[in-house]
Amino acid sequence: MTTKLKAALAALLIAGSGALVTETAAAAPATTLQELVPQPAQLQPRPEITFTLTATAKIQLSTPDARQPAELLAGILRPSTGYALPITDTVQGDGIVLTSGADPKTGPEGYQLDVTPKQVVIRANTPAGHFNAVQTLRQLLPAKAEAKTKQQGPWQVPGASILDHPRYHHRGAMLDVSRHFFTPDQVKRYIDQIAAFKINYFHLHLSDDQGWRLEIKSWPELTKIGGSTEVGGRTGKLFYTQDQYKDLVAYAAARGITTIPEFDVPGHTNAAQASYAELNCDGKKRPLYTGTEVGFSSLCINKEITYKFVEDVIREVAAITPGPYLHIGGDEALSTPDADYQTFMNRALPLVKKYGKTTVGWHEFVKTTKDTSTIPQFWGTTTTDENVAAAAKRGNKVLMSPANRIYLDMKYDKNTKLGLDWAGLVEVKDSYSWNPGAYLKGVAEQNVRGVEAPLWTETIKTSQDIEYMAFPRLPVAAELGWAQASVHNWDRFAPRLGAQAPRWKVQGIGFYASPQVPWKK
Ligand code: IFG
Repeated sequence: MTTKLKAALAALLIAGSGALVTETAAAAPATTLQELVPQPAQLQPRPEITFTLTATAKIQLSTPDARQPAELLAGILRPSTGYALPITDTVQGDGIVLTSGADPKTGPEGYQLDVTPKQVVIRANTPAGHFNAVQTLRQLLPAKAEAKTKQQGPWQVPGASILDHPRYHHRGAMLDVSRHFFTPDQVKRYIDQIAAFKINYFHLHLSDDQGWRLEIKSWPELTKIGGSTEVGGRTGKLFYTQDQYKDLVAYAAARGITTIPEFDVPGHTNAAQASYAELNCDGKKRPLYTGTEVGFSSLCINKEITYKFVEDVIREVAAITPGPYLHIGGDEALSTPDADYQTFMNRALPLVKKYGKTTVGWHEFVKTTKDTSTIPQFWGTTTTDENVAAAAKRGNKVLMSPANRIYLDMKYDKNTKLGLDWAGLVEVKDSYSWNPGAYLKGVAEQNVRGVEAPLWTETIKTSQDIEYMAFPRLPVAAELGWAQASVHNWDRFAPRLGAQAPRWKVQGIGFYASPQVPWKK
C-alpha cells in the first residue's frame, strides 16, 4: 500500500470517527542497507540503532593490518565531512574501530561490521578484510560522503550487523592502455573507481600492435619508438617510465588491489617489431601501426634473440611487480603456426617461473602446458572450450571473462556510439545473467578462480569514455565475483544497482543509464 494511500486512509478514519487515529507506521524507509553492491553474505538490519559520525569521531585501530585501509577511509571522509577524523592506535570513544578477531567464517578477505550507537566496529583478520569493510562502510554513509568538498551532515549509518566474505578470490578489471594510452592520473581515477566495488586485481594490458607502454631499460626503443603513437595516430611520449609504473602499482596496493601486468606475446607484437628490426624474421622493422586490425603480427619463433627479448622483458617487469602474477597474453596468434606457438610457449612459460611469477594468459595458451599453476583467462563467446575444460580437469583455475557477457568495450545496444560489437550487444542485464561457476562446460565452481571485466580501448580515449562503458557493468562484474550464488536474482539486484546512481553522480561518473535499471534520483 503506498504511503499516500495510507495517509488518505488515515485521514478518512479521522474524519469518519473523529477519534484520533495513530499514524500507521510508515514502512521502514529504504536505507543504504538495501543499496550495497556487492551484496554482503550476511546482513542483519538493526533498525533500532543509528550511528552518527560526529566532528569528534576518531578512526581507531587495534591492528597494523588496518593502517592503510584506515588512511583510505580517512582520505574519503575528511574532505566531504570536514571532520579531522584522526587515526589513533587506541580504541576508545566515538567513531570507527578497525580491529582484529573476526569470526573465522570471514576467511582471508572477509570482515564483520557492527553498527552501534557510538561506534562502527569493523573486525577483520587481514588487510584485505579491512579494505573490503571500508568499501562497505563508504556505501552505508550518504552518497554525499563521496564529495571532494565539505557537505552538510548528518553523517548517519543505519544499524546493522554484517558478516561478509567473497564468493571468488579474483575479482578483476583490465584496462588496455596500448590501443589508446591513458596518463597515470587517468589510470589512478579508474583504480579509485574499481576499488569501491571490492575489485582486488587490476590487469594492465601494456603492449599490443599499436603501442608498447612500459619502459624496458635493456630495450629502450620499445618505448622510444613503440611508445610514440596509438590508434588514430596521436604521437607523444605515450608510455610509463618504470617509476611511474611502480607508482601505479603502489597506488593500487594502497587500495587493496594487486596489479597484473600483461605483455602480449607471441601475437599482438607489432609495436615491438616496429622498434627492433632484429625481432622480425626478415630483419626489417615493421611500420608503426595505428589501425585496429588484429592477428597480423607474430614474434619470430625460430630466432634466439626473440627469447632474449622475452626474458629481458619478464625479468625487468617481474622486478618491479610485487604481485605474484605476470600475464603473457597468448591470444589471437593467427600469424604463428600452431607448432611454432607450442615451441614459443615451451620457452616462454618457464621464464615466468624463473623470475618467480605465476603465468596468467588468454585461454589459448593453456593447451601448450600441463602446468596447473597457470591461469587461463577465458574470453570466448561459447560455453564450451575443450582445452579449458581439460585444463580445469587437470587442476588449473579458470578466470572468467566471456566476451559476450563481460567485455566492457561491447556496445550496450545498437545506438551505443563507443565500443565494438563483434561479441554482440551487451546490455547490463546480459552482463548479469550468467553464472561464472556453471558457464563453461566442464568448468565447475571449484575450477573457477574468479571474474574479470576487460576494457579494450580501440574506441575508448578519455576517462569519460571509460566510465560510460564501465558503469554500470563493472559493478555487475564485482557483484558476480563477490556475492553468493544464492542471491543471484536480477529483479533484486537491479534496484541495488540503481541506488548507486546518486553516489556516481557525486563522483562525477557519467554512467550509461540503462533503461533496464530503476535509477535512484
Ligand atoms: N580481442 C582481442 C583484443 C581486443 C578485443 C576487443 C582479446 C583477448 C578483441 N583479444 O580479447 O586485443 O582487440 O574487443
